[in-house]
Amino acid sequence: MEEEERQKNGLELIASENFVSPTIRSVCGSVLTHKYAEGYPGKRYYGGCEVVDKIEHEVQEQFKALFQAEYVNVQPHSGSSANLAVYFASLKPGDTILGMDLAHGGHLTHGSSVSISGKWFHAVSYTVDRISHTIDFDDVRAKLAKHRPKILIAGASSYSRIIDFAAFRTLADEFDTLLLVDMAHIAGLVAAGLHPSPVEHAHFVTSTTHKTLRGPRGGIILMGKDFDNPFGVVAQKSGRTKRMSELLDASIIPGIQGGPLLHIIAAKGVCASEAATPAFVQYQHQVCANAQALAEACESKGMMAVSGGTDNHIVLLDLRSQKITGRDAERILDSVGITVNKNMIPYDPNGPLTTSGIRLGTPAVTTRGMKETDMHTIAELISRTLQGDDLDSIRKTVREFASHFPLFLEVSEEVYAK
Ligand code: DSN
Repeated sequence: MEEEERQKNGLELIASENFVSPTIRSVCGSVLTHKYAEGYPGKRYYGGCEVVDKIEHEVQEQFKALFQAEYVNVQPHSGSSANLAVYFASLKPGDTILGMDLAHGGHLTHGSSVSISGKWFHAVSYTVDRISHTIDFDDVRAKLAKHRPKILIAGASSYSRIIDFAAFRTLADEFDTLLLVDMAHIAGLVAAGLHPSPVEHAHFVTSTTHKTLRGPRGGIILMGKDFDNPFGVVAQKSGRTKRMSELLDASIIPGIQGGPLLHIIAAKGVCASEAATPAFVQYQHQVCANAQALAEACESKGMMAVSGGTDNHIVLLDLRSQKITGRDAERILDSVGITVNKNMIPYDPNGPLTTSGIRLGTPAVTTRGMKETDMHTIAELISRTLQGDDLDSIRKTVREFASHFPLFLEVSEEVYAK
């Protein structure tokens, strides 16, 4: 298949992509795709749901155990649907939401003007510090004081540092607002204990399952602690008297979705079981070690990492010193088989279609079995490409280099422990 060849022959550095296990792929393509099951286990609108009821219930329990959550909804088709469901359950049109500025690392669904989150709600945003490029909690506090949002959103799509969820919760409490954490990018690190978990701090946690978590393409919603009390803080702040779990379930179906994707839900269960293994923890350690090695190697070649490095799987490169825009860098790297995405850097002088940076990520190449020394090779190939070296020769080198690494290395503790 043409796309499979592209994936095998190239170097996948898009930070939100990964390669799933053969088991997950086969469950995604299983007979479960044939079944309609609108509703939830034990409460469906269709007959013949006795098997899928068992599956969905089991997957719910797996995610609760993985993230120490008390509530989970495994039906969101994507992270965007998961976020929308939280808004639908807890906000009214016109309410104010406060999220991280998209240009500073946030996400479209956290209040961007082109997203329903920015069109239906009064969205305001906080920024990163001009010098450190880390979250500016003074700005978060100032925006909370000024705008008094109904929901504060933490979580990012191009932020390479640890996020202090406890500090977000302290501010949320001080300004009497709900806290939503979108951990889509870092969910795998959280599952492996390499990033502090938001579940004990946030009223709502959303995630995708296909990024660092290395599952099928999809979303989940979680709640921890005792946030599900109909007379508790979450219900009061959102002006509701039902249990929040009921509101969230109803927000997904019939609120914004119809039939659940049972083949994907079952594959999410495989993902949760893989993520609970020691091999997965080793994998995440390697993801972070590779990102640090990649950042250092890029910096040694003059390509500076925003915030000076990384704590997670992301390296955001500021290419201004290379005299090339993010857009042009993405194109030329694509031409040699290195896949990245152009990305705004904080306070970017260029707009979102041009950008001054590119975002790199190590989840996919680490799944292929690459280690720190391979990150040095990749940085060298990126640097040569951006310097305008012989592109045909680089393309051949990329292909030859990639051929040493199968798309999905069967996970075993030995592989990542080496
Ligand atoms: N598109 C995803 C990313 O690349 O980060 C976020 O939804």
